[in-house]
Amino acid sequence: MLLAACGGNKAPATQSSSPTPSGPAAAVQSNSYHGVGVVKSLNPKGPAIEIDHGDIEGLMPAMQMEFPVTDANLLNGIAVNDRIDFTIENGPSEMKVTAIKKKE
Ligand SMILES: [Cu+2]
Repeated sequence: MLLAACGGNKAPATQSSSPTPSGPAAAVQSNSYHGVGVVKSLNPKGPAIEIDHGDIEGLMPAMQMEFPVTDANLLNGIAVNDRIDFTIENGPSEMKVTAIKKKE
């Protein structure tokens, strides 16, 4: 569907420096990643957001793509061309943006 560019859910080979909080529960759960990018379009009906994002270590290289978001409310206060920090949860079947923070 939307995420053909991202190569599905293969586990990354190297994860050495990903800033995962320590804890025993991380093994089979979804992984979360931090990204930085510029908003290209907003789709509150998806809900989804298109981001021109930088390299996301352990997940994907820099690219422009659309991500589903968990809640349309995450898009409130965000506009096209905003620079954002965002969090991606890479679950068993798809990845979703779970948090968005506008950079000042
Ligand atoms: Cu991507």
